[in-house]
Amino acid sequence: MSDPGYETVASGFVALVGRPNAGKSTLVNALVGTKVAITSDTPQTTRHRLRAVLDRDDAQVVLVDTPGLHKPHDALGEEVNRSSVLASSDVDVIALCIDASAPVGSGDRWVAERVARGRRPVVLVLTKSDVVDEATIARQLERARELVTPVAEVVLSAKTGENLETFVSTVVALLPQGPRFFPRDMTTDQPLEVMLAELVREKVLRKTHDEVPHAVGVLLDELEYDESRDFHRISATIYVERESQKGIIIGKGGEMIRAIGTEARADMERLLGTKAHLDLRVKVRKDWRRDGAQIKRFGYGEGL
Ligand SMILES: Nc1nc2c(ncn2[C@@H]2O[C@H](COP(=O)(O)OP(=O)(O)OP(=O)(O)O)[C@@H](O)[C@H]2O)c(=O)[nH]1
Ligand SMILES: [Mg+2]
Repeated sequence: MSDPGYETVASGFVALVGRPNAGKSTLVNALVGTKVAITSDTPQTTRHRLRAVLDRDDAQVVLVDTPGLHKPHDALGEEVNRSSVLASSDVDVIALCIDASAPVGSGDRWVAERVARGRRPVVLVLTKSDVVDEATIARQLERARELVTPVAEVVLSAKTGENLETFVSTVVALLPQGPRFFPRDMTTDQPLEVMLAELVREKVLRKTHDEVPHAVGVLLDELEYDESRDFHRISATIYVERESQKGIIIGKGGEMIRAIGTEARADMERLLGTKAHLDLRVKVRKDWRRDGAQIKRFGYGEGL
């Protein structure tokens, strides 16, 4: 009998690359069927490369979610961009994600130029097909083709599930045969601590506006499992750059931080499969986004 560990299947890495807000992380979550990446309508949500495993009997696709590529304005942006370029440099296929609902422009061109340097087969993915009509799709595809020469095109919606299956079969056909890279039941390579801290940051991104979301970093301080009562005790600190931002995160009478905590805890309980108690603190760490050492401590960019 053959050893299942060395069974040969279509196996490899597929990086999802694109402008911030293109829908990369939402697509990764939809493909693996569980929430591994945080998402929000604030551009530059994702700050580190993460892998998610899509395992089938005939294939293992390792999806590499990357931070949206953009023109950086601070050290954090530079570090995050670098990690994105690095993450897409050593993969079998690049899925270039372009938002069907946003005009194809210089931001996409900038990404496409970097993608072309990777010399990997590019699958053009037009995301969010559920929010546009056929004519818009045709126009967006035409513009996208001016930027990139793809080996295949898929128009899909992570929200409705349209063409997700087509996307998977398209990339599977482009992968080499080989052993699986990860255990079949593994969903992501992110440490639990990172996922929990990210859930807190997601709620901040979804609830605050203007300069606040970008100034926020979250670190997990404590993760403890109480076996007798089957629940997790978690504490985390939300860092901001200024006192005024701290005020916004806490909110009137603590309203905002309570709402952030309630929503983050619900997601954490789903992830952990137990009840959880979550303690949140807010601290000011001046100009942390300009300080390489601080950025690394948060694990953003290439992390520790
Ligand atoms: N209607 C619709 N909205 C979508 C779809 N996919 C993503 N979105 C929305 O688009 C926004 C951005 O999604 P993300 O997945 O966070 O985008 P991203 O490309 O990972 O962004 P960065 O991490 O900033 O690079 C969110 O508000 C999503 O809910 C889709 O298929 N349909
Ligand atoms: Mg993302």
